[in-house]
Amino acid sequence: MTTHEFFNSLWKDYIQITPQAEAVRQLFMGKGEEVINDHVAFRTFSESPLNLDKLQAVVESLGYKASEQYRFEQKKLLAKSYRHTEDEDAPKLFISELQVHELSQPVQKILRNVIGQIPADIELDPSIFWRGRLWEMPSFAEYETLRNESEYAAWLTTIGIRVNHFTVSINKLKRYDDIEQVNALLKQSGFALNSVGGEVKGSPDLLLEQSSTLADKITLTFSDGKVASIPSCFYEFAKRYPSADGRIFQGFIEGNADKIFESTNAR
Ligand code: OOG
Ligand code: NI
Repeated sequence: MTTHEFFNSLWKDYIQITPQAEAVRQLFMGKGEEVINDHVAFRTFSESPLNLDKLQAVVESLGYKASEQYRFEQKKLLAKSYRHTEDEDAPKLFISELQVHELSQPVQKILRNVIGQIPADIELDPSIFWRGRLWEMPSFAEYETLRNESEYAAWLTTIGIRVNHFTVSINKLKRYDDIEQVNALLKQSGFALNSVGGEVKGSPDLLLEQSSTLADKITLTFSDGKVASIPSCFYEFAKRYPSADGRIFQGFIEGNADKIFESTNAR
C-alpha cells in the first residue's frame, strides 16, 4: 500500500464521522489554498493486541520510523511520533497509548473487558486504522465511569482505533501564513475552537504553534440501549518554525499536545 492510498483511506473513514473536516478543507480550497497535512494522530490501549509496539510495526511496514517519545503523566499516556523515511512530504504520525495499569481498578475492569474482545491473533495490516471499533459499545454507566477519570479512555472505547485528527500545515498555505488569521477565518465560518490554555498552543520560541477545532459529535447507542451524542474527531492547524540549524522543527511539544488531546472532551 502506498502512503497516498493509506491517507486516502484514513481520510474517507475520518470524514464519515467528522463532517467538519471536509467543510474545513472546502473552506481553504475556496480561498485558493491547497490543503497539505502536517500529521495525523491515533490512540490505542497498552496491554492489548493493538498496543503501541504492534501499531508501530504496521506503520513501519508503510515506511515510517519512530522519531521521538513523549509522556503525559496526568493523562496516563505514552506517545511516539513517526516520520516517513523516504517521502519527506508524507504527513508525520503521532500515536499515543493509554497506560491501562495506571488507572483505577473500576476503570481497568471496564477496559480489560474491552481489550479482551480483541482477538489475540488479529490481522495487523494498515486497515487496522479504519476497521472501526472492534468490541461492543460499553453501557452508558461504564462510559460515564471512564469519562470521569479519563476522557481519552471514554473516547477510545466508543470510537476505536481510527484517525482522530488531520492537521493543516499552515506553512504550506499561500495567504494564511499566520495562525491568528487561520483561527479568525475558522471562527467567522462557524467552527468552534478548542480554547483550553488559549486558542493558540505553543509559540515561535517553542518552534511550533497549534490550534484545533472542537470535535464533531456523533449519535451512538450504548449496550444498555441509551442513545447519546458523543465527541468524534476534530481538525488541527500547525505552524512550524526553523530551529537554530535553519531546519524546520519536525517534533511535537508535550505542553501543546496535552491541550490538543482535550479537543475530544465531552462537554
Ligand atoms: C493527539 C494530541 C497531540 C499534537 O499535535 O500535539 C497532537 C490526540 O489528540 O490524540 O496531536
Ligand atoms: Ni496533532
